[in-house]
Amino acid sequence: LASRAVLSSIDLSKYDPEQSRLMDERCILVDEEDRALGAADKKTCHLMENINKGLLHRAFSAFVFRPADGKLLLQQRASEKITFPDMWTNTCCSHPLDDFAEEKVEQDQLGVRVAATRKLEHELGIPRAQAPADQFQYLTRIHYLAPSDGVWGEHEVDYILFLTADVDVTPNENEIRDYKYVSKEELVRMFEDPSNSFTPWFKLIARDFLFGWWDELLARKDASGKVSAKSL
Ligand code: DMA
Ligand code: MN
Repeated sequence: LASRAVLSSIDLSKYDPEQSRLMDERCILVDEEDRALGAADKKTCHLMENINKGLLHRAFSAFVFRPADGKLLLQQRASEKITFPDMWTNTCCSHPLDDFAEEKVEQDQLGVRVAATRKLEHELGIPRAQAPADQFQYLTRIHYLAPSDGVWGEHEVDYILFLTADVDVTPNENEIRDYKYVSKEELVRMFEDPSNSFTPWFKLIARDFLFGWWDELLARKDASGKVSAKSL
């Protein structure tokens, strides 16, 4: 009864209508070994009430690097986002959806790759041809849990994908407040500035993985001085 009372008090009408609508997307539920268990809507998956009971879903975190100088494209989430609004984060994160057969394919991480192409276009306006699914380098997947506010949070098996590509960005302002390319040094300075806030998964990935991989990427410039995540 207590948990039902909490769930029934979640009123999406006080949030942005487009972001509320996107809460109807259906995420892929997984166990801790990333075995697919079924599906649930995005709202159900992101309520701490359910996360605290162990509900876990599949996600991806994409990192796009500029070939010419190896800088990373960051985004600042829009104020309209229901989870983690206004925070700086990696290029694009989202979920492969149960709604699309292709995004459920596990072979060669096809599902999350296709979802990354779809969401880079949706959030940043990057043409699909500039970020094709087969061009992402899959690094690893991480299991993490992070509350957003008291009500919402994340609990995911998150696939980390790198892409080195020249991309044209046309931000969807319902998703993204700002974006910028940063060097490693510029990102470190952003982390040190207390006026910036960052998503918990981006801080975690930066702490444990990002800088090491980024060093390797920068160390493997080709003859023309360009970097490629494909060499990782
Ligand atoms: C969810 O990101 C995925 C991760 C890895 C945190 P998100 O909140 O940006 O996804 P969406 O915009 O699709 O809700
Ligand atoms: Mn999620």
